[in-house]
Amino acid sequence: ETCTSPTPQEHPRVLITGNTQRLMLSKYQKLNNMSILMSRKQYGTDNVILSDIKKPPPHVVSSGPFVYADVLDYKHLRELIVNNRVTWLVHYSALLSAVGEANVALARKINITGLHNVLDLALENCLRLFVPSTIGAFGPSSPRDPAPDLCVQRPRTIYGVSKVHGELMGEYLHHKYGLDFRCLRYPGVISVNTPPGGGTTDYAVQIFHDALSTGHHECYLRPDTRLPMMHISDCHRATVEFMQAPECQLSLRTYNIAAMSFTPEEVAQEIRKHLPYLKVTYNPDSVRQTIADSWPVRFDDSNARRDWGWAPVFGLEELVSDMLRSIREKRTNE
Ligand code: AKB
Repeated sequence: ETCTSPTPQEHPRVLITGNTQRLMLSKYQKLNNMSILMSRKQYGTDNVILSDIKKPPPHVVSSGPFVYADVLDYKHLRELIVNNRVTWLVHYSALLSAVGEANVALARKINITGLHNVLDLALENCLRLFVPSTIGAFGPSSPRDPAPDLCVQRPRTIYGVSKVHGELMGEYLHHKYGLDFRCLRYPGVISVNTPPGGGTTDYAVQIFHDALSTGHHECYLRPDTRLPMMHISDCHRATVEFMQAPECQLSLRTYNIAAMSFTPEEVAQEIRKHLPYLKVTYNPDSVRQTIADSWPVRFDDSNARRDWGWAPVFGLEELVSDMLRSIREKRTNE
């Protein structure tokens, strides 16, 4: 089977799987009326359907259609795609790095079997398919400073292995059958919503909440652990811009995207410009420190910049001001 009919660009019907809590812009964060990853404003409220196996927060419920979808249930997913005449699929369901190491069998099921379901359905229905990859798709033998798009990828986590598998499967189906597969490797994504846990970069969200509540953050990484990071709204915009890019502009199907790289000590210093009393103690945990030490410290995103015009807006200074402002605003409204 080959995807011959080009996927429509002008008026997509988008289905987003999973991670509605984690990857959403909070209503308190900048671009607050673009409250979900795929902008409902841009494509029409009813044309962007969010799905998850968990109930979404109230501001998501009120922002447009939300349905239950389990990526492991192929038949139900197919029904959703057909009944809703979906043309773009954005596949966010995944277990992250640290939680994946604690639940390898489940990570394999969700990250690999779930992805296979999505790839098959995308091919069957000629969908434009977006799957995020990550800095975690690299490993200790990859070049780390910077990591280019194309290099050795031998990650040592089930999360990384499943992401490399996803990159390769998508690219294979693109070359063999014409699947319109698109993949961005995200850095650690920083948003106001405290993540449910499970990532190696999560300290960089928690530190803001701790700074504003107790004034003390205990960090599970060493003070000098440098990792690529990005504000959620840059991540959101990169994804939308990449999904909209004409196929002829894409020389690759998997791109690194970068915005900034910082260490726990550097982000703490920047927060202290606003909250001088912030105290950070370091208690590196062996699982997450080992994972972080195997990841790139910087991303080379020159191909994304050249091919489809990627450029971040938020640096460390802007990220810190926005996070502190948004968390304060959220608290006064709760
Ligand atoms: C994680 O830390 O697992 C994620 C990622 C960098 O992919 N945030």
